[in-house]
Amino acid sequence: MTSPESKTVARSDARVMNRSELTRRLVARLEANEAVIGGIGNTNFDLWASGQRPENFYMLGSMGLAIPIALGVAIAQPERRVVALEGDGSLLMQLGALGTVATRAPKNLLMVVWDNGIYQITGAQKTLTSSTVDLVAVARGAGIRQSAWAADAEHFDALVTGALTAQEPVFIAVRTDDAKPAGVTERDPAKIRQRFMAGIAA
Ligand SMILES: Cc1ncc(C[n+]2csc(CCOP(=O)(O)OP(=O)(O)O)c2C)c(N)n1
Repeated sequence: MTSPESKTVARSDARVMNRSELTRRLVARLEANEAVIGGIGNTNFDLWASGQRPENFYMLGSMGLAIPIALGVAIAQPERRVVALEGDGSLLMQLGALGTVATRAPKNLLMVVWDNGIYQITGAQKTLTSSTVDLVAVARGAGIRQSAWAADAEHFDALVTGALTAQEPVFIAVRTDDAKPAGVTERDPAKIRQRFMAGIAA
């Protein structure tokens, strides 16, 4: 346990950070046409606000689909790195996806969960991560060995760097605040799908 990305941090010790800022940090590190799937709501609003890329897909309307969609892309295009961004409430609705990812074990999939402990966009009702549920422990339990809390922004960068060359799926959890997203995604599902499919030549 000597490399920065392998340091172990408990959820309670992870710094509470800002989703918009970290989304920008993540997108800034992409350099090889990686596909990025943004989950419903604030997650894809911040992805949109981080700059339009043809390889970005913005999920509208349904919770918990960022990881399943990203898994599908990762399996279909094993040469491409794929990133799923999801909110804690949305991931909690689709926990089985973690076991499916672990079982399929794509070498090219990074999952990032923004854990603010609330369903922010629908009125800040508490999610289970605000009480007992630790999503890194859940991911590890599902079989994803490379699962970690980001201690701070620098540690997040190190985890992302490791994930972009990893040979197994990686799960990064980030505690986030309840600041508003930096923008709002244009609500045009057909256009979003079309642009993404062209962007990844599907
Ligand atoms: C199946 C389903 N149930 C409920 C909703 C309503 N809904 C939309 S976004 C959302 C909260 C999302 O929470 P989270 O993923 O934690 O993201 P945050 O809003 O905190 O950024 C809810 C309850 C929905 N769209 N789909």
